[in-house]
Order: sequence, then structure tokens, then C-alpha cells
Amino acid sequence: MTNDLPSQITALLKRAGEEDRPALARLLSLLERETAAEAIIRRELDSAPEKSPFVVGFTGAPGAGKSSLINALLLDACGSGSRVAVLAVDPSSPISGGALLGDRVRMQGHSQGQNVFIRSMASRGDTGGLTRITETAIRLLAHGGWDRILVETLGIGQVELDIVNLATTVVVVLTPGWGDSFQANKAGLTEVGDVFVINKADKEGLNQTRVDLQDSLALLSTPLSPGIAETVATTGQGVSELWQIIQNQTAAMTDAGLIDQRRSLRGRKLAEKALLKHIESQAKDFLTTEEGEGILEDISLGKVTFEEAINHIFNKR
Ligand SMILES: Nc1nc2c(ncn2[C@@H]2O[C@H](COP(=O)(O)OP(=O)(O)OP(=O)(O)O)[C@@H](O)[C@H]2O)c(=O)[nH]1
Ligand SMILES: [Mg+2]
Repeated sequence: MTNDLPSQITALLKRAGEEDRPALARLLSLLERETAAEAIIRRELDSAPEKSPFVVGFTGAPGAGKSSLINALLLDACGSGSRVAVLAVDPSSPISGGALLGDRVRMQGHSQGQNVFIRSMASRGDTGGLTRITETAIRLLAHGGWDRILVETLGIGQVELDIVNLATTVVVVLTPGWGDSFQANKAGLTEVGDVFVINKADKEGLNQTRVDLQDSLALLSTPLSPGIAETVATTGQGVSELWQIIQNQTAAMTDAGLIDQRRSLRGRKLAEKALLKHIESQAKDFLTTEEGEGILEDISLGKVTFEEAINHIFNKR
């Protein structure tokens, strides 16, 4: 099967482009499972007209209520009448076909209706790889006619910082008690948010968290002040307002030229990652050659310095 992967992908892309859902689902599975599929899909999409979907990234600590919020948004504000895709990116679990978000949302009755497409993507390896897969998945969804995409990522590491490059708008989900419990991750999260939502507003500590958040945001020198919302995802309280704030913030960012800036930053970051990966694998290959082994030996014996070795290697290539 793998042999005719390119023609299989070409055929699936054609069908997905005509809004065929099973074809899109199959492409996403290939992307997730077949290492070779990613490059083929990207190459084919590169030659298709560029689409710019509206991508809202939701990030935050485990259990903050990201899935519940997305669910409430689907039920309410952004779901009514328009087509919305949801992508849950799970950096922690290996591929299992598991659908953390999907199961929950399905349970609550969306059942992948006409206007909703839900999919989770698991890690195939390193998180850098996951970021690329996520980007490709977003492009696939856009190709399939889903131009409004909500992405859920876990807010504990590189992936959620990378979502900044993938999303049009980043929503950071916090909960009461955030001020004291997530010190280590605080700076990272406050820097990436375009909109901050304090979810579980029914819990104790809301007022203190609001103050803590405002204090943290005051320290940042962002060109645009972020939007702030308060919600109870489980009852839907504040969810329409949140969607309104997301849209307003996006419009303000577009007017200020910040969206385009982010897109080009994203392109650069992805290019940089791909280049570094390439250089690293070349260097690794070189180090297993006789000459590479010799150089390592010479360094370890103190016959040459690191600098000399590096100069020697790079001048040669
Ligand atoms: N009291 C209260 N509980 C909430 C609220 N929002 C979510 N929950 C509950 O919090 C728990 C975690 O919610 P999830 O939506 O799974 O959170 P998550 O951020 O998606 O979690 P992970 O994907 O595991 O990181 C669930 O039991 C929800 O029912 C809220 O506003 N108030
Ligand atoms: Mg979740």
C-alpha cells in the first residue's frame, strides 16, 4: 500500500477538496501514521491555492477546561449555523486513535454533525514533529473547506508555544488559583495569549486570579492589550461573550497588521526548524564516517580543539 502512497494521497486530496469528509479523515490518519505521507501532502498542498483559515488555539494547564470550553463554544456562539472543525493535539500520548476531546464532545451530543468536524492528533515522535503535523493538519482541514478551526493543546511545553505560530488567535485558559499554582509556566503563558479566559469562574479565588492576571499582563509590552473573559464552561456562562472577545481581538489584530506578521513569523520558524533538523542529521551522518570518528577521537585526545574541528567540518561542506 505504501508504494502507491502518492497517488492515493492525490486522489484523497481531490475528494477532500470537494468536502468529502471520509477522504479528509483518511488523510489525517495517513498524516498521523505514515511518516512518508507528510511530505507528500505538504508538497501537493503547496501547489494548491493558499487558504487562510481562522484558527483559534486554546492552551492552558491540564484540566483547566479547554475541551469543555470548546464544547460550549460549539454548542453556542461559534457553532450555530457555521462550519467549525476542532483539532485536539495531544503531545503526551502516542498514537492510539484516542480521542480525548472527541469522546467528550461526542458524549455531549455533537456527534460530528453536518457542521462540526472533530479530530484528535497524537504524537508520532518528538514535539517538533507534532507541531509540523498540526500545521499540516490545519492546512488539510482548510483544504477540506473548514475555514474555522479550534485547536486544543496542552499548556505544558513547547507545543503550546508553537501554537502561537499556527493560530490566528491564541486563547489561554486559566482557572482560579492560577496566580499561586502555575508560577513556572506563568511567563510563558502570559506571553502567548491574545485572549485570556478565567474558566471555572464558579470556583473560589476568582477575584484574586483576576488581579494576578492583570498584574502579569501589565508587565508585558505587547502592541495590543489582550482580551479578558470569565466563563463557566459547564453551564455556558460567559461563553458567548468569550466568542465575541475572540472575534473582536482578532479584528483588532488584523487592523494592526499583527496577523500577517505572525504568519510570516510562522513560515520563518518552520523553515528554521526544518533546516536545523537537516543540518543535525547531516552532522550525525558525518560523525559516523571514518573521518568523523577520527575527528571525535582527536578532540577527545586533545589533539584538536572543538573550534578547529568545527571549522574543519564546515569549511569542507
Ligand atoms: N466547576 C467547573 N468545572 C468545570 C468548568 N469547566 C470545566 N470543568 C470541569 O473540569 C474538568 C476538566 O475539564 P476539561 O474540559 O476536560 O479540561 P481540559 O483543559 O480540556 O483538560 P485536559 O485536556 O485534560 O488538559 C471536567 O471535569 C469539567 O467538567 C467550569 O467552568 N466550572
Ligand atoms: Mg481537553
